Amino acid sequence: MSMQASKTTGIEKETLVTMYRKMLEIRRFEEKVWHLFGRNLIPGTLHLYIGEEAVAVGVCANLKIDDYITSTHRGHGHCIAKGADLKKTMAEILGKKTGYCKGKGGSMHVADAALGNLGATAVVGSAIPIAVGAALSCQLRGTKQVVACFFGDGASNNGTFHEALNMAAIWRLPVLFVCENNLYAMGTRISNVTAIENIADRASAYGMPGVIVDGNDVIEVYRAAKEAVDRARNGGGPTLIECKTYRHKGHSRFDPAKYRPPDEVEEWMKKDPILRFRNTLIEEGVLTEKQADEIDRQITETVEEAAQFAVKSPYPQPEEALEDVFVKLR
Ligand SMILES: Cc1ncc(C[n+]2csc(CCOP(=O)(O)OP(=O)(O)O)c2C)c(N)n1
Ligand SMILES: [Mg+2]
Repeated sequence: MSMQASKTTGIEKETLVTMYRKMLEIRRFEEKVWHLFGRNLIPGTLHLYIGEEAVAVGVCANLKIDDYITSTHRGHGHCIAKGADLKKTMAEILGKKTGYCKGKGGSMHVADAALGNLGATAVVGSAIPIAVGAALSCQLRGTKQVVACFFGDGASNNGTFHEALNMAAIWRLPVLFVCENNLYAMGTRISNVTAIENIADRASAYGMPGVIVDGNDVIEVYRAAKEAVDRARNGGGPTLIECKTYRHKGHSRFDPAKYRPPDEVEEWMKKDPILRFRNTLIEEGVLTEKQADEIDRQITETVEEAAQFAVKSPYPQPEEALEDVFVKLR
């Protein structure tokens, strides 16, 4: 046993293994999506979540099926972490009729009301007030549901962030503001546009707890989110959780990310959240190497099936464009 022997204490084995599966699902899914893009099967562009999997998975592991999430242009991971079907997600990204939004949303607009995924939007910062509105609805209906709102460091400089946090705090709304601080907004380094070191420091200005976590450590994210979810469900109001993380790829499929210093990239690659979690699980006897490999093999196969399903599915017809514009939430 190593120094890390107590890292997983108190977390059920089933939860740990599910989190490992989900992180790998996101990774293998996105590697596949990257490949399919290269075959010209995906319209538009892609913003990959590779490297940030621990954030969505650690947060969503604390959510129930009827809790809500809002997502971003980098949203495939949020969606899968909330329990999305890989076939329907893949089909949506390929613009196919069998996708979550019948192929009319695409990579940046996957939504699934049945799983509480209120949807991704590519307008930076625009989902933050939507999450607050959803949390107000939970409070008014007295349902004990909570909302997790994912957004980036760049979004935290939008007016929407500040207005939304203020409103959530005064009304003590059940919402987790999850900032994925990956150090960049497109090619802009955070230090060029943000005068403070930690986004979480802004929480006190609105009157809510702010916590900083290692966003590449799923267990840390899980524990911080658990505390925030418990507080929100019990009427204690919102929390800002800043997850320090890094995207392995460029901003989008077209960005080679030459603006990042090579040693910085190398440093973060060593902190790969999946490798770290795998090592912890093996060191602490939760999984054997063989079991971890077997999980990976199964997931690779499932992702391949999802890709085949999506590729073979038909496109929607032009006359269907105005159908399903509004969805009824429960
Ligand atoms: C309101 C708005 N402004 C600008 C853009 C262009 N844009 C798309 S993603 C992005 C950067 C977002 O950075 P961040 O919030 O840190 O998220 P990340 O991409 O790092 O996950 C920008 C500026 C946009 N989509 N919407
Ligand atoms: Mg960013």
